[in-house]
Amino acid sequence: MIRLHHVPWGRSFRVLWLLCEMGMPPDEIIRYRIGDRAMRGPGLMGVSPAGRIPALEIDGITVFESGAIVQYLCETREHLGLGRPPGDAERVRYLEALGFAETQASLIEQLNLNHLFLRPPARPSATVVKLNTLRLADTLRALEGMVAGDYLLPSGFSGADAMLGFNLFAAPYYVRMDPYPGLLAYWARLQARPGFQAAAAIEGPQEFYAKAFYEVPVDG
Ligand SMILES: N[C@@H](CCC(=O)N[C@@H](CS)C(=O)NCC(=O)O)C(=O)O
Repeated sequence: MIRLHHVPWGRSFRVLWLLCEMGMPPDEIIRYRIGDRAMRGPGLMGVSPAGRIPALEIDGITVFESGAIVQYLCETREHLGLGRPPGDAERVRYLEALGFAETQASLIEQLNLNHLFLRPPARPSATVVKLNTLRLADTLRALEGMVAGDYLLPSGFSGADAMLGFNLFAAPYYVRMDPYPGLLAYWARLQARPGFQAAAAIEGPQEFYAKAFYEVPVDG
């Protein structure tokens, strides 16, 4: 029995996607919306103490934090070759990518907060949005340098691609991607994978972003 606590196209997509790559899509998906009271209810708080998604129920245990879940799945299903265990030549690059995913996602989260979730009279700060947008662009430049061949690791697709590559779903809403052709090609390769397509079919169209691009606001 695999149960995923999920927000559509949120960080839990990483887990949904990886499970599909592994040929074991969740038996049950509990969907939430950011800001819903249900995210502070006993169902989610019982498996994720800060009421954050993703949380996964699997193998008779619960686990939260997308990086921990990706690690757990790759380590417990080592035969699928999606992790890079201790001693593997790519181990350090793999671990870096898992961690860097959240460096980058935390910037996206700040931009989501400012652009999507503030309600009047609260207004986004142009200074904070500009700074976070520039910092997100820095991480995209870094990520372009990390892609080694088709994927993040020369030997092929891994859990690190599900973890870090997923950020490319959100980043183009805030940063123009033309300077990063390598990332556009990498994102296209990721989306073409049968595992990604299976997850996207479960997910349906994204309803998170209402606009194609969010400009830095002008302070009034
Ligand atoms: N580092 C955590 C971050 C989890 C997280 O913040 N998820 C967001 C959605 S993408 C969330 O649950 N937000 C709900 C809230 O902030 O109340 C992870 O990677 O799992």
